[in-house]
Amino acid sequence: MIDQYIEHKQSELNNRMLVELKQLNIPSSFMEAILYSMEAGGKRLRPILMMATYEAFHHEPEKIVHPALALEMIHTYSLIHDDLPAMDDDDFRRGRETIHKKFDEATAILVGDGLLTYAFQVVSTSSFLEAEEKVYTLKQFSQASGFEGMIAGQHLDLKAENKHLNEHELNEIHQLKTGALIRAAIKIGAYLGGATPPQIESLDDFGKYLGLVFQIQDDILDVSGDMAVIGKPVGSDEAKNKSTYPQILGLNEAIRMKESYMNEARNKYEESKIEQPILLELLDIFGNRQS
Ligand code: GRG
Repeated sequence: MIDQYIEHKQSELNNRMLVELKQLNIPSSFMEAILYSMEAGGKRLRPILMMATYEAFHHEPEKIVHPALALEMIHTYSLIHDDLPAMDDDDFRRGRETIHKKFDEATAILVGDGLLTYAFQVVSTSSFLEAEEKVYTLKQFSQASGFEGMIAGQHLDLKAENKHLNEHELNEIHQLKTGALIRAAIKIGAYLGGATPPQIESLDDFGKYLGLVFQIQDDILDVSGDMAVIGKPVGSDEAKNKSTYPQILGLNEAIRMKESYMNEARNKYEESKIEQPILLELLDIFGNRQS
């Protein structure tokens, strides 16, 4: 059931993404690089989360499409820039060469910048959103991805290389770096669906725990990767001397903590009084995913 839901949403998002990108009047060589970044098979978890939250309130399906596409553009930009030599310096992403390897660094920077900017264009010009819905969506996106959100998280993350962080410091980095955008996905979905302010608050807390669960599982997957090969896998955070949850807590305690955050998220879901079990299934996927 959830697998079908995800596959259906992925294919809808991928089709709509192509429509949106192919409208751009740009040289075909540049378009090739943009499509390379977007067609690389990301899981589309964030827009799916946004759509699932929105659907809990049963509104017309079109309204959520542009915010969902914009969210995936912002997420993809962040991965492209994160992979650059000046940042994490990764050669592979989503099972293929990173865009700066396949093309060149300048192209990767420009595709990233362009996707971020286009995300704001797609929302602000959407014919399905009212003016105040656009303002809310753009505000959430800019706060979550900007200096007080993802960029702050990335800055702290880069500064923390070769340092031993405590659990509180690690939580802070991940709440900003990956959590902020996940929370924005949920808040926008809830607001556009017509949630009440207390419901938005409970769902925002659900998103806070979901973000931590996502990151702890990411770190746990790094450990499984380490066990699968001799030496550290290229690209894992531990291999780059970054603190991870299993490293500072031990693997068993990291798993226990993930489960405790999953329980907190379930409580917040109950508190919101919405009926959308797909959100709980997505929580399980975030917490138990293997890739
Ligand atoms: C460069 C401003 C700037 C920010 C980068 C999000 C981020 C900040 C960096 C990503 C680094 C990273 C690999 C973090 C681990 C968690 C994460 C975001 C994984 C990738 O998300 P998935 O698994 O990826 O949803 P797909 O490819 O499925 O979209």
